[in-house]
Amino acid sequence: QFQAKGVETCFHGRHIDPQIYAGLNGGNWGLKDYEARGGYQALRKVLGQDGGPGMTQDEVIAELKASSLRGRGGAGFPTGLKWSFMPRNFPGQKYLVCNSDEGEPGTFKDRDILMYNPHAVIEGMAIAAYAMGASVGYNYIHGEIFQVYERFEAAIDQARAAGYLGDGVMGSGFNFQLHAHHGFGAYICGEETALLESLEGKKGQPRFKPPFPASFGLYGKPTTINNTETFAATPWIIRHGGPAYLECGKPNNGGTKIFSIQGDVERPGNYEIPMGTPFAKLLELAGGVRGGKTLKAVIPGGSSSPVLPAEIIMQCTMDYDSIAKAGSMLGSGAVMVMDDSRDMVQTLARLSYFYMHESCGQCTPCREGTGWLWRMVDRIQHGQGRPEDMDKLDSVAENIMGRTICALGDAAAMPVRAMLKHYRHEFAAKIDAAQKQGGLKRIESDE
Ligand code: L3W
Ligand code: SF4
Repeated sequence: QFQAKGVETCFHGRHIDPQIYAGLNGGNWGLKDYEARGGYQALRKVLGQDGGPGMTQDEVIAELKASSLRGRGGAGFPTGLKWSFMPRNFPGQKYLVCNSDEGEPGTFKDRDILMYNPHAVIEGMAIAAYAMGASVGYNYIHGEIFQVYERFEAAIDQARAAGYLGDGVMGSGFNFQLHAHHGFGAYICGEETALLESLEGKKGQPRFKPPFPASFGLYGKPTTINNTETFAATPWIIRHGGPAYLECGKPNNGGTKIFSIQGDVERPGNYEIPMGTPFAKLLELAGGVRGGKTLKAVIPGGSSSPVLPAEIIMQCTMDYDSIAKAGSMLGSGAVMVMDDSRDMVQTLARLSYFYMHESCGQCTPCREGTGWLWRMVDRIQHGQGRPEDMDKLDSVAENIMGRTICALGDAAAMPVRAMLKHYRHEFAAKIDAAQKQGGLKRIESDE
């Protein structure tokens, strides 16, 4: 089905295996190859440099709205709507920012887009900048992937030399200066307002919202921030039209999406497939469960999304609405597959450690709660669980949710509650075993 639809917005239909990523420096990422694939035609069309009349800002935004493209970073916010929030007649500087601070555990799509198809992001950003009247843009790239930063810088140089960036883009009156920025690896800098703080040279800690970046963003100016994959999808939408993109997916979930599938599968990697593809089909593409074992559970949208047992995920299609209806989130599209040998207490302990480590410490429920959650799960895992621990875990998680500045608090709490909902018996079994062996051996406080 996905081949017949012929939509390859980011990867040109390739399956990219993470194993080959490290050594790949050649390939067809450069400008000439991109142009040969139809690259920069969308920007030409928008600016009227293709012999056509050009497009107004409203017409570009209308195509994005018609496409039903939703933000690929995790929240799934409608892109056209977000672009329409930028003030029109603002007298000062407006900014455009690409969020390539891909840090969500399990997610490895943006680094591959930047590595294999960086000009799609540059072209998408130029179109977005035109539509919103932003003349300066930044791509904030995750700090642990320096090779990707260098690749993107090289692509910017090519685009600038060819007149696709800079003053008077392609001889038009449109100016767009684009810069790459290298972060330092903190997960929280993927949160849009922490990213802006970091870009300004400050400590990367989230701001209160509202005000949203569209009214108070970088240096206090109107700013729009989109994910790498969102920008990479934009040129295709402009070339083929919003309705054609929508048609590739399903209503309210337009187009294709890259899924980073990993864990207990035969062929982990990135797969670009239409929204609404059955999960079973994605699993089949990835070669099925490794070693012919039985599927136990899947975390469908990165570590922040609640786990779904096999019998639920096998009924789902891979789109925002289906996964939300099943009680989880499509998130950034990191699909973690677990076979029936996986220990869910151990899995949760690893996730909880991550959120404790990455909490920026501004809000008490998150700063204290994430550590408390990890200590409880860790002691259950190590045979020192107490009978009251499961209820306390649930209660601490409940008291974090909705009481923090940014979504990291919820992201730490949701996996705990989902694990207890679906796999409570595994936690209970470890606690029972610990009690039978003499109960608590280590004396320590909860708090
Ligand atoms: C103007 C309004 N703008 C919303 C904008 C807002 C943002 C976007 C979505 O969290 C999720 C989180 C993680 N006026 C607006 C408005 N906006 N209302 O729309 O906003 P929001 O608050 O729904 O989401 P968010 O804060 O962007 C992101 C989940 O993604 N996640 C995290 C992934 C992390 C990465 C990574 O590795 N960097 O991808 C994964 O699932 O839990 O739920 O732009 O400004 N009235
Ligand atoms: Fe920082 Fe956590 Fe508060 Fe987010 S929820 S601002 S990460 S302390």
